[in-house]
Amino acid sequence: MPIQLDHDVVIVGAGVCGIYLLYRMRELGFNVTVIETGNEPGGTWYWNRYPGARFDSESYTYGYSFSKELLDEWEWSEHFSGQPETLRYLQHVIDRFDLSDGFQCGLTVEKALFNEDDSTWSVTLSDGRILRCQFLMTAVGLLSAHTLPNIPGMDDFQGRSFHTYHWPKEHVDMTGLRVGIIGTGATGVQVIADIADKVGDLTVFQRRPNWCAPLNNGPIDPAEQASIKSRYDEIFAVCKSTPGGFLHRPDRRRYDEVSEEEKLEFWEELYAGRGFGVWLGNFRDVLMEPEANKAFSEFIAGKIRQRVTGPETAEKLIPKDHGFGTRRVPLETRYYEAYNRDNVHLVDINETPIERITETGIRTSNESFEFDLIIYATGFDAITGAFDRIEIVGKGGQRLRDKWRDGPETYLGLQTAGFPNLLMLAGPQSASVSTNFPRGIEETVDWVTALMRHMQKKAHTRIEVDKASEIEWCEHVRGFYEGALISTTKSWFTGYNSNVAGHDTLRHLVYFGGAPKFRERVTEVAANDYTGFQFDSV
Ligand code: NA7
Repeated sequence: MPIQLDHDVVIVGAGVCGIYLLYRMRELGFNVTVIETGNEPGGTWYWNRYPGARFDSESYTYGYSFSKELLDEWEWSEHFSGQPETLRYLQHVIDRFDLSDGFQCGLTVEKALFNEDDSTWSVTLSDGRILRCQFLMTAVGLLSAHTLPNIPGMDDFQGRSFHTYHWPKEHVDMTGLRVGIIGTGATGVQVIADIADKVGDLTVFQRRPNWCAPLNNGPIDPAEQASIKSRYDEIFAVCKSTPGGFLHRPDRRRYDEVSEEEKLEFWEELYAGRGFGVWLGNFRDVLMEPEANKAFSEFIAGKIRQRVTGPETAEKLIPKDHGFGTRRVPLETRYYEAYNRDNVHLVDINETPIERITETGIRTSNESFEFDLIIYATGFDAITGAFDRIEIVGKGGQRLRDKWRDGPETYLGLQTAGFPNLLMLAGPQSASVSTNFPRGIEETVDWVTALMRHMQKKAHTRIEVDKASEIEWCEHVRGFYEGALISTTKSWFTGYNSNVAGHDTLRHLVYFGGAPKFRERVTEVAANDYTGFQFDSV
């Protein structure tokens, strides 16, 4: 007797990716449900409600590109939209395309077990139900498994404390509060700059500073709005042609061929420009050649010294352990100026380590600080963390988290051997994880849609990647790390997280070949009858 399926497709995660995937899978006539831990869809933009949370991607390059009507009707108010507007946008997309009944929110996927007999998955939810489906598709996000530090006494603190990912839904009035914050990554930088003038007192506990650069945000005026709307085809065509899926294109001039004067003028322009230009529109050599990288790092260090009035504080804010752009560059709005305020204090925890969290605050090796609120901006178990938190069991009882103990192994970031019918959208080692996210995922969702259409046509019910293809892909991904300055620096890009056991070595999580190369490869795979995949009809 044929097995009764609850759904053809179960999607895990209702963020930017899961929403679009639901839309496409429904178009194919599949019975689909999306399981989401949050109480509403929105993913990253549902959870990250901390003050200052906003895009570093130009808003008009972040929205979906698949519907002209949607592009025509939606108006972004700022060049880099804030979290509330982005969440409203995603809600609008859900309403506009009648998707709201496709989500089951407030539920977590705890386990997924592959059934070898009929190539289906049994998906256990936090309410105890088990859903049987043919295809399990993950849209779990890159930065959705938050990590707290392991500091003694964290439960002792009597004031309020939370990780930025779990910022409360209701307004947190910080007027007059004594606030401590740990973490100065892209999140910490946004929070610090935003709350410095709203709190009573702010103490920043910094382990490693980052090279930050101005976001240069601003409202979109009506003339710009009209221009953006008339240029969407061009905007998306540029994004498609650049390695990062942004409007910013690396400058191909050789760094050492450009005169000092011209170089400085160019860098000043980048620094005054919007968004990631300073990182992704710079000379290519800045991210490849130590000498060019050093020169640009010095340029940025000069900017920090200009903007921070206290020379000692400025020096503490200048990274010494890595060059510009070898970790994710936080974009900021008056971040450095926050340190010129009398109520903002910087504690370098390399000099005076945190010893413990106390009932009333934080104790370092030479001082006890009293706080009303402690903010943990301590980041994520990036890219693989969300997978590791689900017990995913494939063929022969193999657990995905065991298979990936020393780092992920995938084919195209889409599948992993031994886990048939599990499709990872924006999986580790895909290009989506290193590009302007929606640009990458839209293409991947479309690619998977075509794959599913192919399987429907051929009446295939099973897809699996062969081991040899996986090995070849992993080698290919590793190749991009060789010689790249980015691979020499510890960050979530390179798989490091000091708060997660075993994540203290380099892991090849990210495809660094750029979106165009990735696209070329997956297009070729599809054109050759999906080389590397094996199909079956069970
Ligand atoms: P990040 O970029 O991983 O930053 C986390 C920050 O927290 C970083 O400054 C860490 O210092 C610090 N951290 C982490 N653990 C500790 C402990 N145990 N003690 C002290 N300091 C600690 O995460 P974000 O949330 O800022 O950004 C993630 C991405 O979200 C971002 O790149 C954007 O793409 C959006 P470290 O540098 O490791 O010394």
